[in-house]
Amino acid sequence: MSKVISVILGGGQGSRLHPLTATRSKPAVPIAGKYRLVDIPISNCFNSGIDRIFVLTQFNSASLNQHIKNTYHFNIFSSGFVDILAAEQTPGNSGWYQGTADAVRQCLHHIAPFEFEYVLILSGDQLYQMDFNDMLEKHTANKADISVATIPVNAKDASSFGIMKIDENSNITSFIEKPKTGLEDWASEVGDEMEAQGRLYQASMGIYIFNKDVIFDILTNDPHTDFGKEIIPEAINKKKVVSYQYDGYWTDIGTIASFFEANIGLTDDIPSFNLFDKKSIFSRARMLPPSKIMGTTMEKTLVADGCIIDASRIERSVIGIRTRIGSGTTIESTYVMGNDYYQTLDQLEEAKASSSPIMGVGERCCINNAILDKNCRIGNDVRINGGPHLEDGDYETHTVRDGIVVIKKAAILPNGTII
Ligand code: ADQ
Ligand code: ADP
Repeated sequence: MSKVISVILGGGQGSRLHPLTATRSKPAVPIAGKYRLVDIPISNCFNSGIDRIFVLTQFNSASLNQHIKNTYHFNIFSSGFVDILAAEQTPGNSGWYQGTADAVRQCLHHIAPFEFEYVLILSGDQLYQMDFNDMLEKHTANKADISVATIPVNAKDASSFGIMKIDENSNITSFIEKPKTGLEDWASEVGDEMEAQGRLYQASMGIYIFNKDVIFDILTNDPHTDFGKEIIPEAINKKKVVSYQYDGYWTDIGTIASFFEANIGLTDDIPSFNLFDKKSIFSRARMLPPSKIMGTTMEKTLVADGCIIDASRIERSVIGIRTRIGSGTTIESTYVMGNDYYQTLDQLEEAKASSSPIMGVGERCCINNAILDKNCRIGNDVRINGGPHLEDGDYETHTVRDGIVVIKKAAILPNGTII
């Protein structure tokens, strides 16, 4: 794995995750109460022995920098690093990355000085645990120029992915990006279990291994800007492009609905994504105190460190770091991201005296089907009732997407607010 450099595509504007990406870049969005999205691909790299990682992002926001700087330390004997490369203006180009391939192209001059044989390209918005050693072994055994990780999906999902056909030697023989029509022609033969689930379409996971000379050749000679739309479909006619079949859990978390499902799914009896695994998900070591819980009935709930919880009942929810929840409150199917810092006792007293909400969730609230971004102040007697009855919309303190109410970062909901 010392032969591999990894490049994580940290995202364009992240507009599908708005408002979570209003003030931070997509890789910095908090997930599972204590991690950031970028921790997932980075941890998969570390767990596969890859420790030279570039994260490409358009929006080099303070919180991503801070997270990477505070989290990924390497000792002086290590050649490892996690570096952020933000789109930059140079004499040769005008600025923004024009697409995924263009982002990698613009960063090739940063990567070129290193010693490596393969470039592993990953997405920054996916939840999965994969051993890239296995993918690389198959890549070299197949004598491939490019490998594309592949997973079977059903017809409903197929139009959101690159769909391909594969021959008996794993060669990709045709590839179409996000087919909108004529999907029937793209069905493949799959095993019985996949067939029973209707997962007949071989989808690209947006995870690629390129040989070094191949990626330099393609990105310097082919002006196209996107891997899925142009580079991969064209490469299959000129290079040996093979599929790496993956059969574990994998989900794309690029939208509010999929982000919500991925978080709430962690509360299942046996979640598809296993946080309780020998292979850690790395994140910032924050030295927070244990969480304190007073008389709360909890059902299928994850509680991160440093919380003070006085609620009546919490069900199927994820409660992030430093969250405070007042007495008499019930929370269901909700992801509370938590707080970046604690208020002092004086500040809490002051807030109480002026009846202004403190950071966290107040007393006697009723919240369901919601995401509360960091540092929110939800007053007493607030009702947030998300669900399909709500229309999509964007308001001062919150956004509704697919019935999920997303309370914006640091929003203040006065006592008695009803959504
Ligand atoms: P999408 O995920 O729709 O499809 P895209 O939006 O291009 O493709 O994003 C891929 C990754 O790159 C995401 O993590 C995204 O945030 C990031 N990204 C996008 N534009 C970027 C830019 N300008 N700079 C830096 N990062 C950027 C792709 C493939 C499909 C495949 C799916 C699997 O094109 O073939 O099926 O991934 O999710
Ligand atoms: P996010 O990615 O959630 O938007 P931020 O960019 O706000 O995060 O950065 C979070 C970090 O900033 C926290 O680790 C915390 O230490 C620090 N921080 C933010 N606001 C404050 C504050 N008012 N007081 C002290 N620390 C703060």
